[in-house]
Amino acid sequence: MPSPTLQSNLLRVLAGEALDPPPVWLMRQAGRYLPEYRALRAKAGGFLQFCYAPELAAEATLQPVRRFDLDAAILFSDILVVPDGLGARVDFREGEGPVLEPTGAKDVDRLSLRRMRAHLAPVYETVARVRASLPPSKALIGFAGAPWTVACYMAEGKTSRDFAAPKAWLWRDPASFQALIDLLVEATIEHLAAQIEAGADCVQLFDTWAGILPDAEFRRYAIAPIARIAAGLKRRHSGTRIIGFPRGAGAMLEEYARKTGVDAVGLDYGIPLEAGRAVQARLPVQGNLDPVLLLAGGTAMIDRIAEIRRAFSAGPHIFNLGHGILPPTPPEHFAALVDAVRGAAVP
Ligand code: 1CP
Repeated sequence: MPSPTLQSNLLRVLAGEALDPPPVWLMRQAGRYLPEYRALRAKAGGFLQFCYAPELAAEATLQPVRRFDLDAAILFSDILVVPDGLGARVDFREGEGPVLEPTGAKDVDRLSLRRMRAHLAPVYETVARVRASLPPSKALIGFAGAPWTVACYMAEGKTSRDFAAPKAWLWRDPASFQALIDLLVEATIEHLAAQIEAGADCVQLFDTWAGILPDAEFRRYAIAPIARIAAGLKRRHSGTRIIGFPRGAGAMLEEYARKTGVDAVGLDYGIPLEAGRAVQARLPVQGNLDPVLLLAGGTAMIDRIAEIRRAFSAGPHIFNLGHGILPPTPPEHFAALVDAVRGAAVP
C-alpha cells in the first residue's frame, strides 16, 4: 500500500507504484527555450549570480511548472556550483558554456567542504522558497552532478567531446584522481543532504559523461561513487529517494541499476525500450524521449510518446526526455507533449 504521506505522483512512482498516466517533468525544463526565462536571465547578470539569487532562482524553478502544470519542479541551479563552492574557480561565458581553472593532482588538498556549505547557502534558501510555494501534489527535485561528471569539468576546465584530461589523469595517477573522487563523494552527500533538509522531496544524480568510461573504470568511477553517495545520504535521511541518470551507460546500465542503490534509473534515448523494460523489472524508470523529437514536434513526437507509454505502462514510470531540452525547442511542443502524456490510456 502506498503511504498516505506520499502526496505527489512522482513520489508514489519512486516508491514503486505504476500510475497511468505517468507523472511528467523534463530534464532542463527551466532554461533558454522559455521567453520568461530569458527575461529573468537578462535581469540576473552572470549565470552563477543567477543561481545564487534565491528569489530569481526560485522563480526560474517555478516557471515551467506553472506554464505546463508539471508533476515536479527541479531546483534551478547547476552541477558546477559544487566545484565553485569547494573553491575551484568557475565561470560561465556567453555562448561558450562553463570555464573552470583546471584542477590537477596538486590542487585537490586546497578544496574545502566547509567553504562549500557556507557558499551554497543561497541554493538551500532557493529550495525552501520553492517548496513553500508549491502545492503538496507537486514534488521538488534536488540534484547534483555525479562525481565523475563533475571531475570531468574540473580536470578539463571546459566541455569536451572526449574529456582526455580526466581520463589521462585517472590512468596516469589513479591515487590522486581517487582523492578527487572521494572529496566529490563527500561534497555531493553534503550538498544533497542540505537540499533535503531545506525541503527537496527527492534527488537526481546527473552522470552526463558516464558513457565515455570503459567497463572497469565505469565500475570504479560511475558505480562505486554513486553507491557510496546513496548509502551516505540514506544514513542521514533514510526515506530519501534517489534517481540515477548514467547517460550513455549502454550495456553497463543493468549493473548500475543492481549495484548503486539508487531508487530509480533515468534512461537516455539510446536505451532500447526492451532494455528499459528489463531495468523496470527491478526499479522504477524515467525517460526516454529523444530531445530532438521534442524539438521536431508533430506526429513523429506524438507517436513515439505513445510507444514509450505503452512500453512502460505495466510498471513504475516517470515520463521524461532521454537528455535535456534543447534551447531552440518551441514551448508549444512541450505543451503538446504534456497533453499526449496525459491523454487517454494507451491500448
Ligand atoms: O546562460 C544560461 O542560461 C545557461 C544555461 C544553463 C542552464 C539553464 C546552464 C549552463 N545550466 C542550467 C541549469 C541546469 N543545469 C539545471 C537546472 C534545472 C533544470 O533542469 O531545469 C540542471 C539540472 C543542470 C545540470 C547540468 N549542468 C548538467 C547535467 C545535465 C545535462 O544536461 O547533461 C551539466 C552537464 C551541466 C553543465 C552545464 N551548465 C550549463 C551548460 C550549458 C552546461 C553544459 C556544458 C556542456 O555542454 O558540457
